[in-house]
Amino acid sequence: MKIKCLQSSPCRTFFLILTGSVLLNTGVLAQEHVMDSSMTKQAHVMLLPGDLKWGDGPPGLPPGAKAVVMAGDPSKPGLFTLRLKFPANFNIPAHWHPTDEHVTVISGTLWLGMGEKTDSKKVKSLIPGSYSLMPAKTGHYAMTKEETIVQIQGIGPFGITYFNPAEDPRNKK
Ligand SMILES: [Cu+2]
Repeated sequence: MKIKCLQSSPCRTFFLILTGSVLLNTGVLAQEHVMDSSMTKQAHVMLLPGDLKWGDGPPGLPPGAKAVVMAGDPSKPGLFTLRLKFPANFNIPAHWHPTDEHVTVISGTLWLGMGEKTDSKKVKSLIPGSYSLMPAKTGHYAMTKEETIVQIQGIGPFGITYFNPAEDPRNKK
């Protein structure tokens, strides 16, 4: 491309705008690339069921749950994978999360209902291999009848807010 018009101001202006926009676009692309790689850059993980070191569940869940973080950190920005083990007859009252919650049932059966009020008659049984996506800020609740393990995946920072604050285990101390 020949540019012979550097002294001609309309043409020069066009050239400068063109150059500027190319630089700007390159800058934006570079920035996006950096953000992408920092969000996906995680250490390799390979865990067999026997490798999992279960600890107590987070304080936002009723007592009795066990938890293990498989990858990432639910309290920090970025993708995380978590497993939760609920005992039989466990009940998580109606709540919502700030980001999408992806739930995969690993073992047992998760009885899951949608809405802002817990209703044990409206739950569906999710057997092992089942998956459900709870969009951010969407009300839902869950219960078990037997020991059940679920895998939770989402983008942190993750949290849980109960529709009825009296049902929040953190308020029962
Ligand atoms: Cu939830």
